[in-house]
Amino acid sequence: MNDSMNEVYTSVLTRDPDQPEFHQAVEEVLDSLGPVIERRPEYAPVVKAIVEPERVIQFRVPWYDDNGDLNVNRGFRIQMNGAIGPYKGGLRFHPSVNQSILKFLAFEQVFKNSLTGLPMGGGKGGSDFDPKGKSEAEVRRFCQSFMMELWRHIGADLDVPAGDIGVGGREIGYMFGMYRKLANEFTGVLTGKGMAYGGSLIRPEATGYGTVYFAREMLSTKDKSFDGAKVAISGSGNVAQFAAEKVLDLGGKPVTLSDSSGFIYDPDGIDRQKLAFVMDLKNNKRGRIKEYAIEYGCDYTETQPEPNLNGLWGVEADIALPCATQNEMNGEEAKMLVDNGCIAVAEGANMPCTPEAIECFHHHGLLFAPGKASNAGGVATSGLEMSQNSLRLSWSREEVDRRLEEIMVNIHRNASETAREYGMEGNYVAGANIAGFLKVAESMEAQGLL
Ligand code: NDP
Ligand code: 2IT
Repeated sequence: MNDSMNEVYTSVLTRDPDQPEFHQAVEEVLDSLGPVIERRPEYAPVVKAIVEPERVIQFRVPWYDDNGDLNVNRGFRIQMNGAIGPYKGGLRFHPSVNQSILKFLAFEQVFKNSLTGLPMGGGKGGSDFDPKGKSEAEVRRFCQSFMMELWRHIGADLDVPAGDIGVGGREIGYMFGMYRKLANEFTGVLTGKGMAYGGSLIRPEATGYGTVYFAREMLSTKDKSFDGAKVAISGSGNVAQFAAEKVLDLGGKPVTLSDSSGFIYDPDGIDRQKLAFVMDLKNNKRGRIKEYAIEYGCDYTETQPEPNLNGLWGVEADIALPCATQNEMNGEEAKMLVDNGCIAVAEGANMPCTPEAIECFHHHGLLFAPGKASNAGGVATSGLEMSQNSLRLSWSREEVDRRLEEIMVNIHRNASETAREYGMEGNYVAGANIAGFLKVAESMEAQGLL
Protein backbone atom coordinates (compact mmCIF):
# COMPACT_ATOMS: atom_id res chain seq x y z
CA MET A 1 0.00 0.00 0.00
CA ASN A 2 1.48 3.42 -0.85
CA ASP A 3 1.88 6.25 1.70
CA SER A 4 -1.28 8.20 0.98
CA MET A 5 -3.42 5.03 1.02
CA ASN A 6 -1.71 3.92 4.21
CA GLU A 7 -2.63 7.21 5.86
CA VAL A 8 -6.31 6.66 5.02
CA TYR A 9 -6.14 3.04 6.19
CA THR A 10 -4.58 4.08 9.51
CA SER A 11 -7.35 6.62 10.07
CA VAL A 12 -9.95 3.87 9.48
CA LEU A 13 -8.21 1.62 12.03
CA THR A 14 -7.99 4.40 14.58
CA ARG A 15 -11.56 5.57 14.14
CA ASP A 16 -13.19 2.13 14.40
CA PRO A 17 -10.66 -0.22 15.98
CA ASP A 18 -13.28 -2.89 16.63
CA GLN A 19 -14.38 -3.47 13.03
CA PRO A 20 -12.10 -6.21 11.64
CA GLU A 21 -14.27 -7.22 8.66
CA PHE A 22 -14.56 -3.60 7.57
CA HIS A 23 -10.78 -3.16 7.89
CA GLN A 24 -10.23 -6.26 5.75
CA ALA A 25 -12.48 -5.02 2.95
CA VAL A 26 -10.97 -1.51 3.02
CA GLU A 27 -7.39 -2.78 3.06
CA GLU A 28 -7.95 -4.90 -0.04
CA VAL A 29 -9.38 -1.97 -2.01
CA LEU A 30 -6.78 0.58 -0.84
CA ASP A 31 -4.04 -1.91 -1.76
CA SER A 32 -5.27 -1.71 -5.35
CA LEU A 33 -5.72 2.06 -5.54
CA GLY A 34 -2.09 3.24 -5.20
CA PRO A 35 -1.40 3.23 -8.97
CA VAL A 36 -4.69 5.05 -9.63
CA ILE A 37 -3.80 7.89 -7.26
CA GLU A 38 -0.37 8.18 -8.86
CA ARG A 39 -2.06 8.75 -12.24
CA ARG A 40 -4.96 10.77 -10.85
CA PRO A 41 -3.73 12.63 -7.71
CA GLU A 42 -6.97 14.66 -7.71
CA TYR A 43 -8.71 11.47 -6.52
CA ALA A 44 -6.74 11.31 -3.24
CA PRO A 45 -9.43 13.25 -1.29
CA VAL A 46 -12.09 10.93 -2.75
CA VAL A 47 -10.44 7.99 -1.01
CA LYS A 48 -10.65 9.77 2.34
CA ALA A 49 -14.39 10.21 1.86
CA ILE A 50 -15.21 6.84 0.31
CA VAL A 51 -14.29 4.90 3.47
CA GLU A 52 -16.80 6.80 5.59
CA PRO A 53 -20.52 5.89 5.24
CA GLU A 54 -22.79 8.76 4.19
CA ARG A 55 -25.18 7.66 6.92
CA VAL A 56 -25.47 4.86 9.51
CA ILE A 57 -28.91 4.08 10.90
CA GLN A 58 -29.33 1.84 13.94
CA PHE A 59 -32.63 1.05 15.60
CA ARG A 60 -34.48 -1.14 18.06
CA VAL A 61 -36.59 -4.02 16.71
CA PRO A 62 -38.99 -5.30 19.37
CA TRP A 63 -41.18 -8.32 18.57
CA TYR A 64 -43.29 -10.85 20.47
CA ASP A 65 -42.49 -14.57 20.16
CA ASP A 66 -45.10 -17.33 20.14
CA ASN A 67 -44.98 -17.51 23.96
CA GLY A 68 -45.98 -13.88 24.17
CA ASP A 69 -42.54 -12.81 25.42
CA LEU A 70 -40.87 -9.64 24.18
CA ASN A 71 -37.63 -10.01 22.20
CA VAL A 72 -35.46 -7.06 21.25
CA ASN A 73 -33.10 -7.17 18.27
CA ARG A 74 -30.94 -4.54 16.68
CA GLY A 75 -31.67 -3.24 13.17
CA PHE A 76 -29.26 -1.38 10.86
CA ARG A 77 -29.04 0.30 7.50
CA ILE A 78 -25.68 1.57 6.24
CA GLN A 79 -26.10 4.12 3.43
CA MET A 80 -22.53 3.95 2.23
CA ASN A 81 -22.38 5.88 -1.02
CA GLY A 82 -25.08 7.48 -3.16
CA ALA A 83 -22.90 9.21 -5.76
CA ILE A 84 -24.01 7.13 -8.77
CA GLY A 85 -27.57 6.24 -7.78
CA PRO A 86 -29.95 5.41 -4.92
CA TYR A 87 -28.34 3.29 -2.19
CA LYS A 88 -28.79 -0.37 -3.12
CA GLY A 89 -27.91 -3.57 -1.32
CA GLY A 90 -29.27 -6.46 0.66
CA LEU A 91 -30.55 -7.04 4.18
CA ARG A 92 -28.93 -9.80 6.25
CA PHE A 93 -30.64 -11.54 9.19
CA HIS A 94 -28.02 -13.53 11.09
CA PRO A 95 -26.93 -13.56 14.76
CA SER A 96 -23.41 -12.42 13.77
CA VAL A 97 -24.66 -9.16 12.22
CA ASN A 98 -22.99 -6.02 13.60
CA GLN A 99 -21.70 -2.69 12.26
CA SER A 100 -18.37 -4.15 11.16
CA ILE A 101 -19.98 -6.83 9.00
CA LEU A 102 -22.56 -4.49 7.49
CA LYS A 103 -19.99 -1.78 6.79
CA PHE A 104 -17.74 -4.28 5.00
CA LEU A 105 -20.71 -5.47 2.94
CA ALA A 106 -21.86 -1.92 2.17
CA PHE A 107 -18.32 -0.91 1.19
CA GLU A 108 -17.99 -3.89 -1.19
CA GLN A 109 -21.43 -3.06 -2.59
CA VAL A 110 -20.31 0.42 -3.70
CA PHE A 111 -17.69 -1.00 -6.08
CA LYS A 112 -19.81 -3.99 -7.10
CA ASN A 113 -22.77 -1.84 -8.06
CA SER A 114 -20.52 0.50 -10.01
CA LEU A 115 -19.14 -2.48 -11.96
CA THR A 116 -22.63 -3.54 -13.08
CA GLY A 117 -22.83 -0.35 -15.17
CA LEU A 118 -26.26 0.39 -13.69
CA PRO A 119 -27.06 3.56 -11.70
CA MET A 120 -26.96 2.16 -8.16
CA GLY A 121 -25.17 3.46 -5.07
CA GLY A 122 -24.08 1.14 -2.26
CA GLY A 123 -25.83 0.19 0.97
CA LYS A 124 -26.43 -2.76 3.27
CA GLY A 125 -28.52 -3.50 6.31
CA GLY A 126 -30.01 -6.16 8.47
CA SER A 127 -30.35 -7.43 11.98
CA ASP A 128 -28.82 -9.80 14.53
CA PHE A 129 -32.15 -11.68 14.45
CA ASP A 130 -31.65 -15.44 13.95
CA PRO A 131 -34.39 -16.87 11.71
CA LYS A 132 -33.34 -20.46 12.54
CA GLY A 133 -35.95 -22.31 14.57
CA LYS A 134 -38.45 -19.44 14.42
CA SER A 135 -42.05 -20.09 13.45
CA GLU A 136 -43.59 -18.55 10.34
CA ALA A 137 -45.58 -16.17 12.56
CA GLU A 138 -42.46 -15.09 14.45
CA VAL A 139 -40.58 -14.35 11.23
CA ARG A 140 -43.57 -12.33 10.00
CA ARG A 141 -43.84 -10.30 13.20
CA PHE A 142 -40.12 -9.66 13.16
CA CYS A 143 -40.14 -8.48 9.53
CA GLN A 144 -43.08 -6.18 10.21
CA SER A 145 -41.43 -4.65 13.25
CA PHE A 146 -38.15 -4.22 11.35
CA MET A 147 -39.94 -2.36 8.56
CA MET A 148 -41.90 -0.23 11.03
CA GLU A 149 -38.67 1.71 11.54
CA LEU A 150 -36.79 1.12 8.28
CA TRP A 151 -39.59 2.44 6.05
CA ARG A 152 -38.88 6.10 6.88
CA HIS A 153 -35.26 5.75 5.69
CA ILE A 154 -35.82 4.04 2.31
CA GLY A 155 -37.65 4.69 -0.97
CA ALA A 156 -37.61 3.76 -4.65
CA ASP A 157 -35.43 6.82 -5.45
CA LEU A 158 -33.57 6.85 -2.14
CA ASP A 159 -32.55 3.40 -0.93
CA VAL A 160 -33.72 0.04 -2.27
CA PRO A 161 -32.96 -2.99 -0.05
CA ALA A 162 -33.12 -6.66 -1.12
CA GLY A 163 -32.23 -10.07 0.32
CA ASP A 164 -28.99 -11.55 1.63
CA ILE A 165 -28.24 -14.30 4.20
CA GLY A 166 -31.46 -15.19 6.03
CA VAL A 167 -33.60 -12.92 3.84
CA GLY A 168 -35.33 -14.47 0.83
CA GLY A 169 -38.66 -14.11 -0.95
CA ARG A 170 -40.72 -14.82 2.18
CA GLU A 171 -39.10 -12.05 4.24
CA ILE A 172 -39.10 -9.57 1.34
CA GLY A 173 -42.86 -10.21 0.97
CA TYR A 174 -43.59 -9.45 4.63
CA MET A 175 -41.41 -6.34 4.57
CA PHE A 176 -42.92 -5.09 1.31
CA GLY A 177 -46.42 -5.50 2.73
CA MET A 178 -45.54 -3.45 5.80
CA TYR A 179 -43.83 -0.75 3.73
CA ARG A 180 -46.86 -0.47 1.47
CA LYS A 181 -49.15 -0.10 4.47
CA LEU A 182 -47.03 2.57 6.18
CA ALA A 183 -46.07 4.60 3.11
CA ASN A 184 -49.47 4.15 1.49
CA GLU A 185 -47.91 3.67 -1.93
CA PHE A 186 -46.92 0.80 -4.23
CA THR A 187 -43.38 1.39 -5.47
CA GLY A 188 -40.29 -0.62 -6.28
CA VAL A 189 -38.82 0.02 -2.84
CA LEU A 190 -37.49 -3.52 -2.41
CA THR A 191 -36.15 -6.02 -4.94
CA GLY A 192 -36.41 -9.79 -4.87
CA LYS A 193 -40.19 -9.40 -4.71
CA GLY A 194 -42.59 -12.20 -5.69
CA MET A 195 -43.53 -12.34 -9.38
CA ALA A 196 -47.16 -11.54 -8.61
CA TYR A 197 -46.30 -8.14 -7.11
CA GLY A 198 -43.50 -6.59 -9.13
CA GLY A 199 -40.66 -9.09 -8.91
CA SER A 200 -38.38 -10.01 -11.78
CA LEU A 201 -37.93 -13.40 -13.38
CA ILE A 202 -34.36 -14.71 -12.90
CA ARG A 203 -33.73 -12.57 -9.76
CA PRO A 204 -33.70 -15.70 -7.53
CA GLU A 205 -31.27 -17.42 -9.91
CA ALA A 206 -29.18 -14.35 -10.71
CA THR A 207 -26.34 -14.42 -8.17
CA GLY A 208 -25.54 -18.09 -8.68
CA TYR A 209 -25.97 -17.97 -12.46
CA GLY A 210 -23.91 -14.78 -12.67
CA THR A 211 -21.06 -16.29 -10.65
CA VAL A 212 -20.87 -19.21 -13.05
CA TYR A 213 -21.10 -16.93 -16.12
CA PHE A 214 -18.17 -14.96 -14.72
CA ALA A 215 -16.17 -18.13 -13.98
CA ARG A 216 -16.91 -19.39 -17.50
CA GLU A 217 -15.48 -16.16 -18.97
CA MET A 218 -12.40 -16.45 -16.80
CA LEU A 219 -11.85 -20.11 -17.73
CA SER A 220 -12.20 -19.37 -21.43
CA THR A 221 -9.14 -17.07 -21.26
CA LYS A 222 -7.17 -20.29 -20.59
CA ASP A 223 -9.16 -22.41 -23.07
CA LYS A 224 -10.84 -24.21 -20.17
CA SER A 225 -14.52 -24.76 -19.41
CA PHE A 226 -16.98 -26.28 -16.94
CA ASP A 227 -17.52 -29.26 -19.21
CA GLY A 228 -16.63 -32.37 -17.20
CA ALA A 229 -15.16 -30.29 -14.34
CA LYS A 230 -15.59 -31.29 -10.69
CA VAL A 231 -16.90 -28.26 -8.81
CA ALA A 232 -16.72 -27.75 -5.04
CA ILE A 233 -19.51 -25.44 -3.85
CA SER A 234 -20.05 -24.27 -0.26
CA GLY A 235 -23.35 -23.13 1.21
CA SER A 236 -26.75 -24.52 0.23
CA GLY A 237 -28.79 -21.34 0.20
CA ASN A 238 -29.87 -19.08 -2.62
CA VAL A 239 -26.48 -18.50 -4.21
CA ALA A 240 -25.15 -22.06 -3.87
CA GLN A 241 -28.33 -23.67 -5.25
CA PHE A 242 -28.39 -21.68 -8.46
CA ALA A 243 -24.61 -21.81 -8.92
CA ALA A 244 -25.00 -25.61 -8.84
CA GLU A 245 -27.86 -25.42 -11.36
CA LYS A 246 -25.81 -23.38 -13.84
CA VAL A 247 -22.77 -25.63 -13.36
CA LEU A 248 -25.02 -28.54 -14.43
CA ASP A 249 -26.26 -26.52 -17.44
CA LEU A 250 -22.63 -26.09 -18.54
CA GLY A 251 -21.76 -29.77 -18.17
CA GLY A 252 -19.93 -29.57 -14.84
CA LYS A 253 -20.31 -31.81 -11.80
CA PRO A 254 -21.03 -30.18 -8.40
CA VAL A 255 -19.64 -32.47 -5.67
CA THR A 256 -20.14 -30.57 -2.40
CA LEU A 257 -22.67 -28.38 -0.57
CA SER A 258 -22.70 -27.20 3.06
CA ASP A 259 -24.56 -25.38 5.78
CA SER A 260 -23.41 -24.05 9.13
CA SER A 261 -23.57 -27.57 10.64
CA GLY A 262 -21.54 -29.49 8.07
CA PHE A 263 -20.89 -30.43 4.43
CA ILE A 264 -21.74 -33.27 2.09
CA TYR A 265 -19.34 -34.78 -0.44
CA ASP A 266 -20.99 -36.65 -3.28
CA PRO A 267 -18.29 -37.88 -5.70
CA ASP A 268 -21.01 -39.15 -8.09
CA GLY A 269 -22.14 -35.55 -8.51
CA ILE A 270 -25.19 -33.59 -7.41
CA ASP A 271 -27.46 -34.09 -10.42
CA ARG A 272 -30.72 -32.25 -11.18
CA GLN A 273 -32.87 -34.62 -9.18
CA LYS A 274 -30.61 -34.36 -6.13
CA LEU A 275 -30.50 -30.58 -6.51
CA ALA A 276 -34.31 -30.48 -6.55
CA PHE A 277 -34.19 -32.40 -3.26
CA VAL A 278 -31.80 -29.76 -1.81
CA MET A 279 -34.04 -26.89 -2.97
CA ASP A 280 -37.10 -28.47 -1.38
CA LEU A 281 -35.15 -29.31 1.78
CA LYS A 282 -33.72 -25.81 2.20
CA ASN A 283 -36.47 -23.57 0.80
CA ASN A 284 -39.63 -25.38 1.91
CA LYS A 285 -38.74 -27.74 4.73
CA ARG A 286 -35.96 -25.54 6.13
CA GLY A 287 -33.97 -28.69 6.94
CA ARG A 288 -30.25 -29.41 7.33
CA ILE A 289 -27.84 -30.53 4.58
CA LYS A 290 -27.11 -33.66 6.61
CA GLU A 291 -30.43 -35.02 5.32
CA TYR A 292 -28.94 -35.14 1.80
CA ALA A 293 -26.32 -37.61 3.00
CA ILE A 294 -29.02 -39.75 4.58
CA GLU A 295 -31.14 -39.64 1.41
CA TYR A 296 -28.32 -40.39 -1.06
CA GLY A 297 -25.86 -42.31 1.13
CA CYS A 298 -22.82 -40.07 0.69
CA ASP A 299 -20.25 -38.65 3.12
CA TYR A 300 -21.30 -35.99 5.62
CA THR A 301 -18.80 -34.15 7.80
CA GLU A 302 -19.92 -32.13 10.77
CA THR A 303 -18.18 -28.76 11.18
CA GLN A 304 -17.74 -26.10 13.81
CA PRO A 305 -19.90 -22.98 13.59
CA GLU A 306 -16.60 -21.18 12.88
CA PRO A 307 -16.54 -21.56 9.09
CA ASN A 308 -12.74 -21.94 8.57
CA LEU A 309 -10.86 -25.23 8.46
CA ASN A 310 -13.97 -27.33 7.99
CA GLY A 311 -12.48 -29.75 5.48
CA LEU A 312 -14.76 -28.94 2.56
CA TRP A 313 -11.91 -27.34 0.62
CA GLY A 314 -9.85 -30.51 1.06
CA VAL A 315 -11.88 -32.35 -1.59
CA GLU A 316 -10.58 -32.92 -5.09
CA ALA A 317 -12.04 -30.24 -7.37
CA ASP A 318 -11.11 -28.45 -10.59
CA ILE A 319 -13.12 -25.36 -9.73
CA ALA A 320 -14.23 -23.92 -6.36
CA LEU A 321 -17.23 -21.66 -5.76
CA PRO A 322 -17.44 -20.47 -2.14
CA CYS A 323 -21.08 -19.40 -1.74
CA ALA A 324 -21.72 -19.34 2.05
CA THR A 325 -20.23 -16.47 4.03
CA GLN A 326 -17.22 -14.21 4.71
CA ASN A 327 -13.84 -15.73 5.60
CA GLU A 328 -14.98 -19.29 5.03
CA MET A 329 -11.69 -20.22 3.31
CA ASN A 330 -8.29 -19.44 4.82
CA GLY A 331 -4.76 -19.74 3.44
CA GLU A 332 -4.31 -23.37 4.46
CA GLU A 333 -7.58 -24.37 2.85
CA ALA A 334 -6.64 -22.49 -0.32
CA LYS A 335 -3.37 -24.44 -0.41
CA MET A 336 -5.33 -27.71 -0.15
CA LEU A 337 -7.32 -26.72 -3.24
CA VAL A 338 -4.12 -25.81 -5.09
CA ASP A 339 -2.48 -29.12 -4.13
CA ASN A 340 -5.52 -30.99 -5.40
CA GLY A 341 -5.20 -29.37 -8.83
CA CYS A 342 -7.88 -26.67 -8.64
CA ILE A 343 -7.50 -24.15 -11.48
CA ALA A 344 -10.15 -21.52 -10.75
CA VAL A 345 -12.00 -19.97 -7.81
CA ALA A 346 -14.96 -17.61 -8.17
CA GLU A 347 -16.53 -16.05 -5.07
CA GLY A 348 -20.32 -16.36 -4.97
CA ALA A 349 -20.36 -15.11 -1.37
CA ASN A 350 -19.01 -11.73 -0.23
CA MET A 351 -15.35 -11.92 0.89
CA PRO A 352 -15.37 -15.72 1.51
CA CYS A 353 -11.62 -15.98 0.92
CA THR A 354 -9.23 -14.48 3.46
CA PRO A 355 -6.36 -12.27 2.20
CA GLU A 356 -4.00 -15.24 2.73
CA ALA A 357 -6.20 -17.47 0.57
CA ILE A 358 -6.24 -14.87 -2.23
CA GLU A 359 -2.48 -14.43 -1.94
CA CYS A 360 -2.09 -18.21 -2.29
CA PHE A 361 -4.21 -18.31 -5.47
CA HIS A 362 -2.30 -15.43 -7.04
CA HIS A 363 1.03 -16.97 -6.04
CA HIS A 364 0.14 -20.28 -7.69
CA GLY A 365 -1.34 -18.68 -10.82
CA LEU A 366 -4.97 -19.77 -10.33
CA LEU A 367 -7.79 -17.81 -11.89
CA PHE A 368 -9.42 -15.93 -9.00
CA ALA A 369 -12.61 -13.85 -9.19
CA PRO A 370 -13.40 -11.54 -6.25
CA GLY A 371 -17.04 -11.46 -5.14
CA LYS A 372 -17.56 -7.83 -6.02
CA ALA A 373 -17.11 -8.86 -9.66
CA SER A 374 -18.32 -12.46 -9.76
CA ASN A 375 -21.40 -12.19 -7.52
CA ALA A 376 -22.59 -8.87 -9.00
CA GLY A 377 -25.27 -10.66 -11.04
CA GLY A 378 -27.65 -10.60 -8.08
CA VAL A 379 -27.65 -6.87 -7.59
CA ALA A 380 -27.47 -6.31 -11.37
CA THR A 381 -30.73 -8.22 -11.75
CA SER A 382 -32.15 -6.22 -8.85
CA GLY A 383 -31.27 -3.20 -11.00
CA LEU A 384 -33.21 -4.82 -13.84
CA GLU A 385 -36.14 -5.35 -11.45
CA MET A 386 -36.04 -1.62 -10.61
CA SER A 387 -36.08 -0.76 -14.34
CA GLN A 388 -39.08 -3.02 -14.94
CA ASN A 389 -40.91 -1.48 -11.96
CA SER A 390 -40.27 2.02 -13.32
CA LEU A 391 -41.46 0.99 -16.78
CA ARG A 392 -44.44 -0.83 -15.20
CA LEU A 393 -43.86 -3.95 -17.23
CA SER A 394 -42.07 -7.24 -16.88
CA TRP A 395 -39.56 -8.84 -19.18
CA SER A 396 -39.44 -12.52 -20.12
CA ARG A 397 -37.08 -15.02 -18.50
CA GLU A 398 -34.98 -15.11 -21.66
CA GLU A 399 -34.75 -11.31 -21.81
CA VAL A 400 -33.60 -10.95 -18.18
CA ASP A 401 -31.15 -13.87 -18.45
CA ARG A 402 -29.71 -12.39 -21.66
CA ARG A 403 -29.17 -9.03 -19.95
CA LEU A 404 -27.65 -10.70 -16.88
CA GLU A 405 -25.23 -12.69 -19.01
CA GLU A 406 -24.27 -9.59 -20.99
CA ILE A 407 -23.60 -7.68 -17.75
CA MET A 408 -21.39 -10.49 -16.40
CA VAL A 409 -19.42 -10.66 -19.66
CA ASN A 410 -18.95 -6.87 -19.51
CA ILE A 411 -17.79 -6.96 -15.88
CA HIS A 412 -15.28 -9.66 -16.77
CA ARG A 413 -14.00 -7.64 -19.71
CA ASN A 414 -13.85 -4.40 -17.72
CA ALA A 415 -11.99 -5.99 -14.79
CA SER A 416 -9.49 -7.80 -16.98
CA GLU A 417 -8.83 -4.81 -19.28
CA THR A 418 -8.41 -2.48 -16.31
CA ALA A 419 -5.95 -4.89 -14.67
CA ARG A 420 -3.95 -4.99 -17.91
CA GLU A 421 -4.03 -1.19 -18.26
CA TYR A 422 -2.53 -0.87 -14.78
CA GLY A 423 0.16 -3.48 -15.42
CA MET A 424 -1.45 -6.27 -13.38
CA GLU A 425 -2.70 -8.62 -16.09
CA GLY A 426 -4.80 -11.51 -14.78
CA ASN A 427 -5.35 -9.86 -11.39
CA TYR A 428 -9.15 -9.56 -11.23
CA VAL A 429 -8.96 -8.19 -7.66
CA ALA A 430 -7.02 -5.10 -8.76
CA GLY A 431 -9.02 -4.80 -11.99
CA ALA A 432 -12.40 -4.91 -10.22
CA ASN A 433 -11.34 -2.54 -7.44
CA ILE A 434 -9.91 0.04 -9.84
CA ALA A 435 -12.71 -0.15 -12.42
CA GLY A 436 -15.39 0.02 -9.70
CA PHE A 437 -13.64 2.95 -8.02
CA LEU A 438 -13.12 5.13 -11.12
CA LYS A 439 -16.81 5.69 -11.90
CA VAL A 440 -17.70 6.46 -8.27
CA ALA A 441 -14.64 8.72 -7.85
CA GLU A 442 -15.48 10.72 -10.96
CA SER A 443 -19.05 11.18 -9.71
CA MET A 444 -18.03 12.12 -6.16
CA GLU A 445 -15.52 14.66 -7.42
CA ALA A 446 -17.96 16.15 -9.94
CA GLN A 447 -20.54 16.55 -7.16
CA GLY A 448 -18.12 18.44 -4.92
CA LEU A 449 -17.27 15.67 -2.43
CA LEU A 450 -20.21 16.39 -0.18
P1 NDP B 1 -28.77 -17.91 2.31
O1 NDP B 1 -29.22 -17.49 3.64
O2 NDP B 1 -29.76 -18.31 1.27
O3 NDP B 1 -27.74 -19.13 2.44
C1 NDP B 1 -26.57 -19.00 3.18
C2 NDP B 1 -25.86 -20.33 3.21
O4 NDP B 1 -24.57 -20.17 3.81
C3 NDP B 1 -26.60 -21.35 4.05
O5 NDP B 1 -26.31 -22.64 3.56
C4 NDP B 1 -25.98 -21.14 5.44
O6 NDP B 1 -26.07 -22.24 6.31
C5 NDP B 1 -24.52 -20.89 5.05
N1 NDP B 1 -23.90 -20.05 6.09
C6 NDP B 1 -24.28 -18.81 6.46
N2 NDP B 1 -23.52 -18.37 7.47
C7 NDP B 1 -22.64 -19.36 7.73
C8 NDP B 1 -21.58 -19.51 8.65
N3 NDP B 1 -21.29 -18.55 9.53
N4 NDP B 1 -20.88 -20.66 8.63
C9 NDP B 1 -21.18 -21.65 7.75
N5 NDP B 1 -22.16 -21.56 6.85
C10 NDP B 1 -22.88 -20.44 6.83
O7 NDP B 1 -27.85 -16.72 1.78
P2 NDP B 1 -27.35 -16.41 0.29
O8 NDP B 1 -27.16 -17.67 -0.47
O9 NDP B 1 -28.24 -15.36 -0.27
O10 NDP B 1 -25.95 -15.72 0.59
C11 NDP B 1 -24.72 -16.44 0.60
C12 NDP B 1 -23.58 -15.48 0.37
O11 NDP B 1 -23.73 -14.85 -0.90
C13 NDP B 1 -23.44 -14.35 1.38
O12 NDP B 1 -22.06 -14.03 1.53
C14 NDP B 1 -24.14 -13.18 0.69
O13 NDP B 1 -23.69 -11.94 1.17
C15 NDP B 1 -23.69 -13.42 -0.74
N6 NDP B 1 -24.49 -12.80 -1.79
C16 NDP B 1 -25.84 -13.00 -1.87
C17 NDP B 1 -26.56 -12.43 -2.88
C18 NDP B 1 -28.01 -12.69 -3.07
O14 NDP B 1 -28.57 -12.19 -4.06
N7 NDP B 1 -28.68 -13.44 -2.21
C19 NDP B 1 -25.92 -11.53 -3.87
C20 NDP B 1 -24.49 -11.45 -3.74
C21 NDP B 1 -23.83 -12.05 -2.72
P3 NDP B 1 -27.20 -22.20 7.47
O15 NDP B 1 -28.51 -22.32 6.76
O16 NDP B 1 -26.87 -23.36 8.34
O17 NDP B 1 -27.04 -20.88 8.16
O1 2IT C 1 -24.49 -8.78 -1.75
C1 2IT C 1 -25.32 -8.52 -2.63
O2 2IT C 1 -24.99 -8.03 -3.73
C2 2IT C 1 -26.74 -8.82 -2.38
N1 2IT C 1 -27.06 -9.36 -1.32
C3 2IT C 1 -27.78 -8.43 -3.38
C4 2IT C 1 -28.18 -7.00 -3.21
C5 2IT C 1 -29.34 -6.53 -4.05
O3 2IT C 1 -29.69 -5.36 -3.86
O4 2IT C 1 -29.88 -7.27 -4.86
